[in-house]
Amino acid sequence: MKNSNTCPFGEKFQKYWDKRYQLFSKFDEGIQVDEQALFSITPEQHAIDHAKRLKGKIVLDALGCVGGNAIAFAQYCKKVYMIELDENRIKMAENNARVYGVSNKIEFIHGDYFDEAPKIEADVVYLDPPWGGPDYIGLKKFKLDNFSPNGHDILELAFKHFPQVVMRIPRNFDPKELKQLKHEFEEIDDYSGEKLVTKTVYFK
Ligand code: MGP
Repeated sequence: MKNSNTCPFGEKFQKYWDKRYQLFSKFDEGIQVDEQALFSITPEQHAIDHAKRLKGKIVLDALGCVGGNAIAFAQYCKKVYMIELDENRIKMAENNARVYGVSNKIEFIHGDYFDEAPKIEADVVYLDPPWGGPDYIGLKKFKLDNFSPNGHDILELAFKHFPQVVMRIPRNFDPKELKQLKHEFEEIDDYSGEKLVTKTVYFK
């Protein structure tokens, strides 16, 4: 992408553009993102931290976007499947995996999570669904219903088909909802310096 300090997607997204090297340290080596990817990508260090926790496993990155998590999983895990609905984003993910030299570890699947995930055999499914954009933080308590697709539906399928389920959630997520799911879980806080950025939930 053009190497400019001005965000190509407009002023609203400038704060995310300013952090682009935290998203992809190789950003200037040919990384491609669109506007939605820019504000949703897992910062690279967090993606690596979670990939290390899943070291050696077969991982499905079920809502893969432009590949940030899949690229990190590819560096530590046995094999990675990545599903993405949007055709442009999956092409960007394939390109981004080439930039990181990990294309051979990732099988890219263009399609819908609800159709494609049940066909895949993996040790763990990683879920990082869209939150409705940067205005998510205006919600007092983010709920499973606020994910798109609905978080209840995403999790129902995940619990049915995969031995382990991991989900990235916003920092304003309602903690009561997780307890109501009746699955034990461990919650990891994803910090950048002193700042809590997101949380990641490991269901048991
Ligand atoms: P943020 O709160 O929008 O930004 O997103 P930030 O930099 O914490 O804002 P600040 O003004 O408080 O400093 C925090 C992180 O959440 C981002 O880095 C993304 O990784 C993730 N994220 C944000 N949004 C809006 C989404 C989303 O819609 N979907 C997903 N999956 N992740 C998101």
